[in-house]
Amino acid sequence: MNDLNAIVESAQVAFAQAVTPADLENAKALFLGKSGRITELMKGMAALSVDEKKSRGAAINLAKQAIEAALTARRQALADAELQAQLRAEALDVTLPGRQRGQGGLHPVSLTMERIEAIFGSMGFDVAQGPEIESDWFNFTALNTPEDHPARSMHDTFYVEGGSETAPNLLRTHTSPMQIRYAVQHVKKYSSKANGGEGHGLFSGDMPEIRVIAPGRTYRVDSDATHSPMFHQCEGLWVGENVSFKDLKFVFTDFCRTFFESDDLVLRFRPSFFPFTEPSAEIDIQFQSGPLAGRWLEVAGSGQVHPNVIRNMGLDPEKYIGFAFGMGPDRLTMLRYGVNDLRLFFDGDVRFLSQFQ
Ligand code: 2NM
Repeated sequence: MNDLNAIVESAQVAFAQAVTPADLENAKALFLGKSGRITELMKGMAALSVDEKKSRGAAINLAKQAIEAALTARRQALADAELQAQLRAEALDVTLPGRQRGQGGLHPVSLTMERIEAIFGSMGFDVAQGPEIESDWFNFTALNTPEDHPARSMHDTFYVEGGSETAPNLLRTHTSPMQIRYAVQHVKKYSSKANGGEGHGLFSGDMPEIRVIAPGRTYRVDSDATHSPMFHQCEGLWVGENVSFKDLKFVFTDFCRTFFESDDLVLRFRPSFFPFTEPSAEIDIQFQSGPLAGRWLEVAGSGQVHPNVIRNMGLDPEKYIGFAFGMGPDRLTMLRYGVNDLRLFFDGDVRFLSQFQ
Protein backbone atom coordinates (compact mmCIF):
# COMPACT_ATOMS: atom_id res chain seq x y z
CA MET A 1 0.00 0.00 0.00
CA ASN A 2 2.98 2.28 0.49
CA ASP A 3 3.34 2.68 -3.26
CA LEU A 4 -0.23 4.01 -3.42
CA ASN A 5 0.31 6.48 -0.58
CA ALA A 6 3.46 7.69 -2.30
CA ILE A 7 1.55 8.24 -5.57
CA VAL A 8 -1.22 10.13 -3.76
CA GLU A 9 1.34 12.30 -2.01
CA SER A 10 3.26 13.08 -5.19
CA ALA A 11 -0.06 13.93 -6.91
CA GLN A 12 -0.88 16.35 -4.07
CA VAL A 13 2.55 17.95 -4.39
CA ALA A 14 2.26 18.23 -8.19
CA PHE A 15 -1.20 19.78 -7.89
CA ALA A 16 -0.03 22.24 -5.26
CA GLN A 17 2.83 23.32 -7.54
CA ALA A 18 0.46 24.02 -10.44
CA VAL A 19 -0.17 27.78 -10.55
CA THR A 20 -2.40 27.93 -13.65
CA PRO A 21 -5.39 25.74 -14.71
CA ALA A 22 -3.25 24.49 -17.65
CA ASP A 23 -0.44 23.43 -15.24
CA LEU A 24 -3.04 21.60 -13.19
CA GLU A 25 -4.54 19.72 -16.16
CA ASN A 26 -1.03 18.63 -17.24
CA ALA A 27 -0.35 17.37 -13.69
CA LYS A 28 -3.70 15.53 -13.68
CA ALA A 29 -2.72 13.68 -16.90
CA LEU A 30 0.40 12.34 -15.14
CA PHE A 31 -1.81 10.51 -12.62
CA LEU A 32 -5.26 9.98 -14.11
CA GLY A 33 -4.58 10.24 -17.86
CA LYS A 34 -4.50 7.36 -20.37
CA SER A 35 -0.94 6.43 -19.43
CA GLY A 36 -0.97 8.04 -15.99
CA ARG A 37 0.32 6.36 -12.83
CA ILE A 38 -3.13 5.15 -11.64
CA THR A 39 -4.15 3.89 -15.09
CA GLU A 40 -0.88 1.99 -15.38
CA LEU A 41 -1.56 0.33 -11.98
CA MET A 42 -5.04 -0.71 -13.16
CA LYS A 43 -3.53 -2.27 -16.27
CA GLY A 44 -1.03 -4.11 -14.06
CA MET A 45 -3.84 -5.96 -12.27
CA ALA A 46 -4.57 -8.25 -15.22
CA ALA A 47 -2.18 -10.93 -13.96
CA LEU A 48 -3.65 -11.01 -10.40
CA SER A 49 -6.03 -13.61 -9.00
CA VAL A 50 -9.68 -12.76 -8.43
CA ASP A 51 -9.20 -12.16 -4.67
CA GLU A 52 -6.09 -10.11 -5.19
CA LYS A 53 -7.93 -8.07 -7.86
CA LYS A 54 -10.68 -7.28 -5.33
CA SER A 55 -8.42 -5.96 -2.59
CA ARG A 56 -5.88 -4.34 -4.93
CA GLY A 57 -8.68 -2.78 -7.00
CA ALA A 58 -10.34 -1.33 -3.90
CA ALA A 59 -7.02 0.13 -2.72
CA ILE A 60 -6.26 1.67 -6.13
CA ASN A 61 -9.79 3.12 -6.22
CA LEU A 62 -9.28 4.76 -2.83
CA ALA A 63 -6.00 6.26 -4.06
CA LYS A 64 -7.74 7.43 -7.23
CA GLN A 65 -10.52 9.05 -5.21
CA ALA A 66 -7.97 10.78 -3.00
CA ILE A 67 -6.19 12.14 -6.11
CA GLU A 68 -9.50 13.30 -7.64
CA ALA A 69 -10.41 15.04 -4.39
CA ALA A 70 -7.03 16.80 -4.35
CA LEU A 71 -7.55 17.79 -8.00
CA THR A 72 -11.04 19.21 -7.34
CA ALA A 73 -9.80 21.15 -4.32
CA ARG A 74 -6.88 22.60 -6.29
CA ARG A 75 -9.14 23.51 -9.24
CA GLN A 76 -11.41 25.40 -6.88
CA ALA A 77 -8.47 27.15 -5.21
CA LEU A 78 -7.07 28.30 -8.57
CA ALA A 79 -10.52 29.51 -9.72
CA ASP A 80 -10.98 31.43 -6.47
CA ALA A 81 -7.53 33.01 -6.82
CA GLU A 82 -8.28 34.03 -10.41
CA LEU A 83 -11.59 35.60 -9.37
CA GLN A 84 -9.87 37.49 -6.55
CA ALA A 85 -7.20 38.77 -8.97
CA GLN A 86 -9.88 39.86 -11.43
CA LEU A 87 -11.86 41.64 -8.72
CA ARG A 88 -8.73 43.41 -7.57
CA ALA A 89 -7.85 44.46 -11.14
CA GLU A 90 -11.34 45.76 -11.85
CA ALA A 91 -11.80 47.46 -8.50
CA LEU A 92 -13.82 50.70 -8.60
CA ASP A 93 -13.32 53.40 -6.01
CA VAL A 94 -16.92 54.50 -5.68
CA THR A 95 -15.85 57.29 -3.31
CA LEU A 96 -13.94 59.14 -6.11
CA PRO A 97 -15.74 62.31 -7.24
CA GLY A 98 -17.17 62.06 -10.76
CA ARG A 99 -15.56 63.75 -13.75
CA GLN A 100 -17.33 67.07 -14.32
CA ARG A 101 -18.58 67.96 -17.78
CA GLY A 102 -16.73 71.07 -19.06
CA GLN A 103 -18.99 74.11 -18.94
CA GLY A 104 -18.89 76.54 -21.82
CA GLY A 105 -19.21 80.28 -21.34
CA LEU A 106 -19.41 83.57 -23.18
CA HIS A 107 -16.34 85.22 -24.71
CA PRO A 108 -15.20 88.30 -22.73
CA VAL A 109 -16.09 90.57 -25.66
CA SER A 110 -19.56 88.97 -25.82
CA LEU A 111 -19.91 89.66 -22.10
CA THR A 112 -19.08 93.32 -22.82
CA MET A 113 -21.58 93.43 -25.71
CA GLU A 114 -24.30 92.03 -23.47
CA ARG A 115 -23.39 94.55 -20.81
CA ILE A 116 -23.56 97.47 -23.27
CA GLU A 117 -26.91 96.23 -24.63
CA ALA A 118 -28.34 95.87 -21.10
CA ILE A 119 -27.26 99.36 -20.03
CA PHE A 120 -28.50 101.16 -23.14
CA GLY A 121 -31.59 98.92 -23.15
CA SER A 122 -32.41 100.25 -19.69
CA MET A 123 -32.19 103.79 -21.11
CA GLY A 124 -34.76 102.97 -23.81
CA PHE A 125 -32.40 102.11 -26.68
CA ASP A 126 -33.36 99.45 -29.20
CA VAL A 127 -30.66 96.99 -30.38
CA ALA A 128 -30.27 96.67 -34.17
CA GLN A 129 -28.20 94.11 -36.03
CA GLY A 130 -27.60 93.89 -39.76
CA PRO A 131 -25.34 92.87 -42.65
CA GLU A 132 -21.55 92.74 -42.35
CA ILE A 133 -21.20 92.85 -46.13
CA GLU A 134 -22.43 96.32 -47.02
CA SER A 135 -22.90 98.56 -49.99
CA ASP A 136 -20.81 101.63 -50.64
CA TRP A 137 -23.94 103.73 -50.15
CA PHE A 138 -24.74 102.67 -46.58
CA ASN A 139 -21.11 102.41 -45.44
CA PHE A 140 -19.82 105.71 -46.88
CA THR A 141 -22.06 107.84 -49.09
CA ALA A 142 -25.07 108.03 -46.79
CA LEU A 143 -22.69 108.88 -43.96
CA ASN A 144 -21.48 112.02 -45.73
CA THR A 145 -18.09 110.50 -46.52
CA PRO A 146 -16.73 112.10 -49.72
CA GLU A 147 -15.74 110.04 -52.80
CA ASP A 148 -12.05 110.83 -52.27
CA HIS A 149 -11.96 110.12 -48.52
CA PRO A 150 -8.92 107.93 -47.61
CA ALA A 151 -11.14 105.52 -45.59
CA ARG A 152 -12.59 104.42 -48.92
CA SER A 153 -9.20 103.31 -50.27
CA MET A 154 -8.28 99.66 -50.57
CA HIS A 155 -5.56 100.30 -47.97
CA ASP A 156 -8.27 100.78 -45.36
CA THR A 157 -11.36 98.91 -46.59
CA PHE A 158 -11.83 95.24 -47.57
CA TYR A 159 -13.67 95.14 -50.88
CA VAL A 160 -15.42 91.99 -52.08
CA GLU A 161 -16.13 90.63 -55.58
CA GLY A 162 -18.80 92.32 -57.66
CA GLY A 163 -20.62 95.35 -56.35
CA SER A 164 -22.81 97.86 -58.12
CA GLU A 165 -24.94 100.87 -57.19
CA THR A 166 -27.17 98.72 -55.01
CA ALA A 167 -25.21 95.50 -54.41
CA PRO A 168 -23.01 94.93 -51.34
CA ASN A 169 -19.34 95.27 -52.24
CA LEU A 170 -17.36 95.75 -49.03
CA LEU A 171 -16.98 94.58 -45.43
CA ARG A 172 -18.47 97.31 -43.27
CA THR A 173 -15.79 99.46 -41.62
CA HIS A 174 -18.14 100.56 -38.81
CA THR A 175 -21.68 99.73 -37.67
CA SER A 176 -23.09 103.16 -38.58
CA PRO A 177 -24.53 101.83 -41.89
CA MET A 178 -26.91 99.90 -39.64
CA GLN A 179 -27.96 103.19 -38.03
CA ILE A 180 -28.97 104.48 -41.47
CA ARG A 181 -30.87 101.25 -42.26
CA TYR A 182 -32.66 101.41 -38.90
CA ALA A 183 -33.52 105.11 -39.22
CA VAL A 184 -34.86 104.66 -42.78
CA GLN A 185 -37.11 101.79 -41.62
CA HIS A 186 -38.25 103.82 -38.62
CA VAL A 187 -39.12 106.84 -40.78
CA LYS A 188 -40.96 104.68 -43.36
CA LYS A 189 -43.03 103.18 -40.56
CA TYR A 190 -44.29 106.60 -39.36
CA SER A 191 -44.47 108.62 -42.56
CA SER A 192 -47.79 108.82 -44.39
CA LYS A 193 -49.57 111.50 -46.40
CA ALA A 194 -51.50 112.48 -43.28
CA ASN A 195 -48.49 113.78 -41.41
CA GLY A 196 -45.90 113.53 -44.16
CA GLY A 197 -43.34 115.56 -46.06
CA GLU A 198 -43.22 119.06 -47.38
CA GLY A 199 -42.58 118.31 -51.06
CA HIS A 200 -38.85 117.72 -50.70
CA GLY A 201 -39.56 114.06 -49.84
CA LEU A 202 -38.24 114.43 -46.32
CA PHE A 203 -40.29 113.54 -43.27
CA SER A 204 -41.19 116.33 -40.87
CA GLY A 205 -44.27 114.87 -39.21
CA ASP A 206 -44.69 113.29 -35.80
CA MET A 207 -42.78 110.16 -34.90
CA PRO A 208 -41.33 108.61 -31.76
CA GLU A 209 -37.67 109.42 -31.24
CA ILE A 210 -35.06 107.14 -32.79
CA ARG A 211 -33.05 105.58 -29.99
CA VAL A 212 -30.89 102.66 -31.09
CA ILE A 213 -27.52 101.01 -30.67
CA ALA A 214 -25.85 98.85 -33.33
CA PRO A 215 -23.33 96.36 -31.94
CA GLY A 216 -21.39 93.96 -34.16
CA ARG A 217 -18.35 92.89 -36.13
CA THR A 218 -16.52 95.39 -38.33
CA TYR A 219 -13.49 95.14 -40.63
CA ARG A 220 -10.52 97.28 -41.57
CA VAL A 221 -7.18 96.62 -43.30
CA ASP A 222 -5.08 96.91 -40.15
CA SER A 223 -3.22 94.34 -38.03
CA ASP A 224 -0.83 94.75 -35.08
CA ALA A 225 -0.79 94.45 -31.27
CA THR A 226 -3.59 97.00 -30.92
CA HIS A 227 -5.45 96.49 -34.23
CA SER A 228 -7.20 93.41 -35.54
CA PRO A 229 -8.59 93.22 -39.14
CA MET A 230 -11.85 92.11 -37.53
CA PHE A 231 -12.90 94.09 -34.48
CA HIS A 232 -16.10 95.01 -32.71
CA GLN A 233 -18.00 98.24 -32.63
CA CYS A 234 -21.09 99.52 -30.97
CA GLU A 235 -22.57 102.71 -32.27
CA GLY A 236 -25.46 104.61 -30.79
CA LEU A 237 -27.96 107.05 -32.25
CA TRP A 238 -30.60 109.28 -30.70
CA VAL A 239 -32.65 111.46 -33.05
CA GLY A 240 -35.64 113.61 -32.13
CA GLU A 241 -36.97 117.12 -32.25
CA ASN A 242 -35.21 118.28 -29.16
CA VAL A 243 -32.12 116.19 -28.61
CA SER A 244 -28.89 117.99 -27.79
CA PHE A 245 -25.25 117.57 -26.84
CA LYS A 246 -26.20 117.78 -23.18
CA ASP A 247 -28.30 114.61 -23.64
CA LEU A 248 -25.28 112.91 -25.21
CA LYS A 249 -23.13 113.96 -22.25
CA PHE A 250 -25.68 112.72 -19.77
CA VAL A 251 -26.34 109.40 -21.51
CA PHE A 252 -22.68 108.60 -22.10
CA THR A 253 -21.58 109.60 -18.61
CA ASP A 254 -24.27 107.38 -17.14
CA PHE A 255 -23.24 104.55 -19.45
CA CYS A 256 -19.54 104.77 -18.52
CA ARG A 257 -20.19 104.97 -14.78
CA THR A 258 -22.49 101.94 -14.95
CA PHE A 259 -20.27 99.94 -17.30
CA PHE A 260 -17.13 100.45 -15.20
CA GLU A 261 -19.02 100.39 -11.88
CA SER A 262 -17.35 103.66 -10.91
CA ASP A 263 -19.61 106.50 -9.75
CA ASP A 264 -16.87 109.14 -9.63
CA LEU A 265 -15.54 108.44 -13.13
CA VAL A 266 -15.08 111.72 -15.08
CA LEU A 267 -15.67 112.38 -18.80
CA ARG A 268 -13.96 114.83 -21.15
CA PHE A 269 -15.24 115.79 -24.61
CA ARG A 270 -12.32 116.68 -26.87
CA PRO A 271 -13.05 118.43 -30.21
CA SER A 272 -12.51 116.16 -33.19
CA PHE A 273 -13.72 115.48 -36.72
CA PHE A 274 -15.91 112.83 -38.37
CA PRO A 275 -17.58 113.26 -41.77
CA PHE A 276 -20.95 112.14 -40.32
CA THR A 277 -21.11 114.48 -37.33
CA GLU A 278 -20.76 118.21 -36.82
CA PRO A 279 -19.57 119.20 -34.30
CA SER A 280 -17.63 116.08 -33.33
CA ALA A 281 -15.83 115.05 -30.18
CA GLU A 282 -13.67 112.26 -28.83
CA ILE A 283 -14.84 111.02 -25.44
CA ASP A 284 -12.13 110.40 -22.82
CA ILE A 285 -12.70 108.95 -19.37
CA GLN A 286 -10.67 109.25 -16.17
CA PHE A 287 -10.89 106.90 -13.18
CA GLN A 288 -10.46 108.54 -9.76
CA SER A 289 -9.29 105.31 -8.12
CA GLY A 290 -7.93 101.90 -9.07
CA PRO A 291 -4.98 100.91 -11.28
CA LEU A 292 -5.88 103.34 -14.11
CA ALA A 293 -6.63 106.37 -11.89
CA GLY A 294 -5.63 109.80 -13.19
CA ARG A 295 -4.99 108.90 -16.84
CA TRP A 296 -7.25 110.12 -19.66
CA LEU A 297 -8.40 107.11 -21.70
CA GLU A 298 -10.10 107.51 -25.06
CA VAL A 299 -13.22 105.33 -25.21
CA ALA A 300 -15.48 106.68 -27.96
CA GLY A 301 -16.08 109.11 -30.79
CA SER A 302 -19.25 111.16 -30.93
CA GLY A 303 -21.01 114.15 -32.33
CA GLN A 304 -24.18 115.85 -33.50
CA VAL A 305 -25.45 114.00 -36.56
CA HIS A 306 -24.59 115.96 -39.75
CA PRO A 307 -27.64 117.46 -41.55
CA ASN A 308 -26.68 115.54 -44.72
CA VAL A 309 -26.88 112.28 -42.74
CA ILE A 310 -30.23 113.30 -41.21
CA ARG A 311 -31.41 113.92 -44.79
CA ASN A 312 -30.17 110.47 -45.92
CA MET A 313 -32.29 108.95 -43.15
CA GLY A 314 -35.31 110.52 -44.88
CA LEU A 315 -35.71 113.21 -42.22
CA ASP A 316 -35.96 116.98 -42.50
CA PRO A 317 -32.86 118.42 -40.76
CA GLU A 318 -34.79 121.65 -40.09
CA LYS A 319 -36.96 119.62 -37.70
CA TYR A 320 -34.89 116.70 -36.55
CA ILE A 321 -31.57 116.74 -34.74
CA GLY A 322 -29.63 114.13 -32.85
CA PHE A 323 -26.35 112.76 -31.63
CA ALA A 324 -24.38 109.63 -32.34
CA PHE A 325 -21.43 107.88 -30.81
CA GLY A 326 -19.22 104.93 -31.59
CA MET A 327 -17.12 102.82 -29.26
CA GLY A 328 -14.92 99.73 -29.39
CA PRO A 329 -16.12 96.88 -27.16
CA ASP A 330 -12.72 95.14 -27.59
CA ARG A 331 -10.97 98.11 -26.00
CA LEU A 332 -13.66 98.48 -23.32
CA THR A 333 -13.12 94.81 -22.45
CA MET A 334 -9.34 95.37 -22.15
CA LEU A 335 -9.89 98.35 -19.83
CA ARG A 336 -12.48 96.60 -17.69
CA TYR A 337 -10.44 93.42 -17.15
CA GLY A 338 -6.89 94.84 -17.42
CA VAL A 339 -5.97 92.86 -20.56
CA ASN A 340 -2.92 94.37 -22.32
CA ASP A 341 -2.86 92.55 -25.68
CA LEU A 342 -5.85 92.69 -28.04
CA ARG A 343 -4.71 89.52 -29.82
CA LEU A 344 -5.53 87.40 -26.75
CA PHE A 345 -9.21 87.88 -27.59
CA PHE A 346 -8.82 86.26 -31.00
CA ASP A 347 -6.35 83.41 -30.27
CA GLY A 348 -9.07 81.16 -28.84
CA ASP A 349 -6.83 79.90 -26.00
CA VAL A 350 -9.11 78.31 -23.39
CA ARG A 351 -6.61 79.04 -20.60
CA PHE A 352 -7.20 82.75 -21.26
CA LEU A 353 -10.90 82.59 -22.06
CA SER A 354 -11.88 80.42 -19.06
CA GLN A 355 -10.74 83.19 -16.70
CA PHE A 356 -13.82 85.23 -17.58
CA GLN A 357 -16.38 82.58 -16.52
C1 2NM B 1 -18.54 107.45 -34.30
C2 2NM B 1 -18.28 108.77 -33.98
C3 2NM B 1 -19.24 109.74 -34.24
C4 2NM B 1 -21.93 107.66 -35.74
C5 2NM B 1 -22.71 108.43 -36.58
C6 2NM B 1 -23.77 107.66 -36.92
C7 2NM B 1 -24.87 108.05 -37.80
F1 2NM B 1 -25.42 106.95 -38.36
F2 2NM B 1 -25.80 108.66 -37.14
F3 2NM B 1 -24.44 108.83 -38.74
N1 2NM B 1 -23.64 106.48 -36.32
N2 2NM B 1 -22.50 106.49 -35.59
C8 2NM B 1 -20.68 108.05 -35.11
C9 2NM B 1 -20.45 109.35 -34.79
C10 2NM B 1 -19.75 107.09 -34.86
O1 2NM B 1 -17.67 106.41 -34.10
C11 2NM B 1 -16.39 106.69 -33.68
